[in-house]
Amino acid sequence: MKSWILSDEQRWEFDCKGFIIISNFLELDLTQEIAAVARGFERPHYSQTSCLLDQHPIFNKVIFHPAVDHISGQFFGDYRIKTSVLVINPAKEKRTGGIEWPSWHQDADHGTHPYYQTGWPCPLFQLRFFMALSDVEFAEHGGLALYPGSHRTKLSWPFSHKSVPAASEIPTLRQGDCLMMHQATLHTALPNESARDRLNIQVLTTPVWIRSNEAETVSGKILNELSEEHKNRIMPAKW
Ligand SMILES: O=C(O)CCC(=O)C(=O)O
Repeated sequence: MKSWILSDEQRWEFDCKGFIIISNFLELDLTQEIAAVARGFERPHYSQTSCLLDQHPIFNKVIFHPAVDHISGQFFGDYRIKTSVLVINPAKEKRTGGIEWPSWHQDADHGTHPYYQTGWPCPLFQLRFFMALSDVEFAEHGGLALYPGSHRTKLSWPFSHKSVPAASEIPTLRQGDCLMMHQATLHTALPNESARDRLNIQVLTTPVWIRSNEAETVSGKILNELSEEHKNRIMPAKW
């Protein structure tokens, strides 16, 4: 089996910037299969669907993908799946409303407890793998903007939450590429001004001592169908 362990250069880049791009992360046929299923979740506005294990069996293949597994193990040793999310940012002409962008933020536990308030520089508590289900070539495609190095700063930055400062980066992604992010990196989704839908699927992993949204929501039926190894990634055999 292919090893996904990051090189020293990739780790250095991740450490400096708070994110990296890993090309060809998901196999193209799997990416297209997931994208086809994801279409069934499309709404006439920007949407996020989380805790995907119960939603469709295909999501299992990405939540437990070897690339997520190897890299999470490299950073955390033993680790847990915190959650999984499907994001759809529909093409401009299809959208009837939704959230306002840009909306810069750092990630939080369950959307409630901001991780960045725990220490400075903020330790790594959560790896977020954004896997592109559609190509994102230009800012108009409504992808993500990130502020490099912001995971190392205190909570103050010299720009309005509603602007896109020149020093931010808007990564270009092909279907199957992955943007891997530290939870304290400032980021925002951008408005989709194009005729192309933007879709991604995300898996978030954490050290074992952090609560797992997936564990709190997965049904007994789906949990029982998982292998022991996969079950253990959601919740430990014994607390
Ligand atoms: O639109 C996305 O892909 C992610 C949006 C975002 O910034 C978030 O969910 O924290």
